[in-house]
Amino acid sequence: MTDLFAGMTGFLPALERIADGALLLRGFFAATEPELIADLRAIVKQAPFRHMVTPGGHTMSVAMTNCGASGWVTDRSGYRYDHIDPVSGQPWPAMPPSFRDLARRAAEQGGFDHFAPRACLINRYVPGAKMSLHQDKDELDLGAPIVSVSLGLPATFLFGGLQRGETPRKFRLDHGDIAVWGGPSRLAFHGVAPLADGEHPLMGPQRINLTFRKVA
Ligand code: MD6
Ligand code: FE
Repeated sequence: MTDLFAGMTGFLPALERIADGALLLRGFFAATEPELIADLRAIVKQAPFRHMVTPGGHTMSVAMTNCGASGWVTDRSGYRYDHIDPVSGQPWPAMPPSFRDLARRAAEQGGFDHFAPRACLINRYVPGAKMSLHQDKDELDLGAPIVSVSLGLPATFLFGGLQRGETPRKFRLDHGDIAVWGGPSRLAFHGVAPLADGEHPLMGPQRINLTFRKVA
């Protein structure tokens, strides 16, 4: 009996509410990890990571690609969603069921039922790469949450308030952790501190982040 429960606790995801409408799920994708990583590799083969340029002319330290009907892109003309990968001229790779289902299950944990993401932005952080504080506000439908899945090296997630001036709180995100924010937290400022050096046993010297959005 004791052994049974000891085994089971490994499958119970820890849920931490960090703000109204925002939560962290720890070790959430355990059982689906092999499929998720295989699907990720196939997407990156078809649509390789690239460093995009912001409208201000700054090359981002995070390398990006997308899957799904719509992909987030930035260049000198601005930020937008586009169904075509500007590098290949082809539509982005389809969003695999392993990705879609994981995002839906994570959103459900936050009380956001029937989350059907159309876009999955895939970010690669190498040591030193960071994401400055920002709001995700290029989506037309702000009723749907953002679901953010972490793989690889641990990162420090910065989660602030609705005003840029508010000092963000820091949360460690490990391989398998998921952050969900929506409702009153949908436009919260957030970012990622510069990634520390390291080597992840499965993912190597990098962190990969999947961000799911409904977009429109
Ligand atoms: C993260 N990422 O990497 C959080 N937002 O943990 C983001 O907040 C984010 O990766 C907009 C575009 C790309 C991102
Ligand atoms: Fe963001």
